[in-house]
Amino acid sequence: MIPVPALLSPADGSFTLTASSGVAAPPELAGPVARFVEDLQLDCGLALAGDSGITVELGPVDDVPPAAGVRADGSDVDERHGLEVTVEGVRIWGPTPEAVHRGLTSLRQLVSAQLQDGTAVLPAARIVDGPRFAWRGLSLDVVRTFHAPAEVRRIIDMLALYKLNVLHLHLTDDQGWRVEVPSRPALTEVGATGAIGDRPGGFYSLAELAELVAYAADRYVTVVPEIDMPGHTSAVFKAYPELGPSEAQSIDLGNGDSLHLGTLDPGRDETWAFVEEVLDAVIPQFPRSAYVHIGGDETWGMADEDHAAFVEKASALVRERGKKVVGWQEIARAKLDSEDVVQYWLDLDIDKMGENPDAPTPPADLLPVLVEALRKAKYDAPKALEQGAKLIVSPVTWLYFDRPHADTSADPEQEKARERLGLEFYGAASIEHGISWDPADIVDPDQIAGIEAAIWCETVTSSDDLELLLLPRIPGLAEKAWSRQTTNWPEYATRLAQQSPTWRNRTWTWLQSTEVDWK
Ligand code: TNX
Repeated sequence: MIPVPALLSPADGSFTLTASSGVAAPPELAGPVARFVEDLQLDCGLALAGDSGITVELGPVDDVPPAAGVRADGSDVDERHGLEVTVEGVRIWGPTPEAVHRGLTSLRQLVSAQLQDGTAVLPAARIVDGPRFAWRGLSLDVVRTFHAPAEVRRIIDMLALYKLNVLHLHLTDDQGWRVEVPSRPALTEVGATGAIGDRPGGFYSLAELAELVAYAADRYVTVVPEIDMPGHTSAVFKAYPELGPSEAQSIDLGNGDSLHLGTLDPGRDETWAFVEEVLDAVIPQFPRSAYVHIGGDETWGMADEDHAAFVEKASALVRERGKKVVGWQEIARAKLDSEDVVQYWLDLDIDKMGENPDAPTPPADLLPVLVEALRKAKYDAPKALEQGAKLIVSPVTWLYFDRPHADTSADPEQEKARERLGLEFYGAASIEHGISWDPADIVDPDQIAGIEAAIWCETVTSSDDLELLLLPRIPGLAEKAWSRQTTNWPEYATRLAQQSPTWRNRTWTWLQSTEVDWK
């Protein structure tokens, strides 16, 4: 199983599950059970047609500690659960439907790993499990390359299989605006048309977003929207030039991409009319999310006072609408509320570059604007913590899935794709690297809101590219976000290898690393 469970005690005997097995459940657990039956069939082909063998019920679990951090849905839903296999059958219990859903997710993995010729012999065991952190997510860039709803649903399925519970949608950036705002039609008619280079644009209609949010909620995944501001707003200026600087500037990065300067101006009334309209259109589409992500990152060339003024006012507008604020670490330079959540990403110490073999090594000719950004970034996390805010841990070194893969692929075609995927600047990272760290070494766990990886899509041109960077990294993310145990590579590699039949059945693309003995 991935993530590895908190407590697992093997027992004697086994129980055999076949298509004539089924799930006995009280009515309040019908939802998670229907989801389990459908997902199990997609994972491994086993279509349960009976009504017994697996029993699910509501009941307390307290032999493992509760999760630390905050939940993106703002609730205190308990995900701890038990799963027992005896010679009589399988029993799963937990205090909430979500807890039972997590237990059924474990069972999906156990059955898929054991299934042979329509029969799964499950060894008797007792598992008691629960997450280390309440917010476990992935930030998905749908701007640099637009990912259609069907592709996003595949990602939601991947997250759910590994008990991840947040999809953070990076909906806006310089290269495109990806969310319909009915009162501002040019945002989608003009702002959504591009992506990086000559890639096609696109956007989600309000109805499509509502469907995605419901699809995710059905899998106990909360979709958190990000509207990135006051920087990364070139698409806004393309649609509404009156909101932008008189002359938008950008620096060519020489790789088909550029660094965009120019930010929304907190001193102009039009800016705030715009921000309010966007929040009023977007917030109702995300009823499950207690948070709105306001971005706040990389405001190249903006004065610190203006950035702080912007963040404070935008945050107030979010709170007025009943939501809490999450932003990239730069928002810690403004006055925060202790309920705000700050996403820590820039863990590159400009003065110690090259000293840490795990960390990316940027080139010596780094643009001055980047050097300045790195110098300031050192103080962001301490400033957030001083203000009582918690951190979402997303360090580049461990959780930027747009780092190139260091593992080579056994498949020559895939090997070609691997060589062009990921930002060279960051240096390559292996799958083993991805599980060789502990969040507690980065921040005191009491100050952690959650764990989130980020996939930025500058080098991603298709859904195959996207999945190749995500898999097999997503299970590693889950292991760090859910489990308290230290993971050791050879043992983890065995569990990882068992995932591949499910990925094949799901038609998910994954890096067929030569370091893993795939099934
Ligand atoms: C930094 S991380 C960015 C993104 C880029 C990413 C590439 C962050 C808040 N901003 O705009 O896509 O690096 O890894």
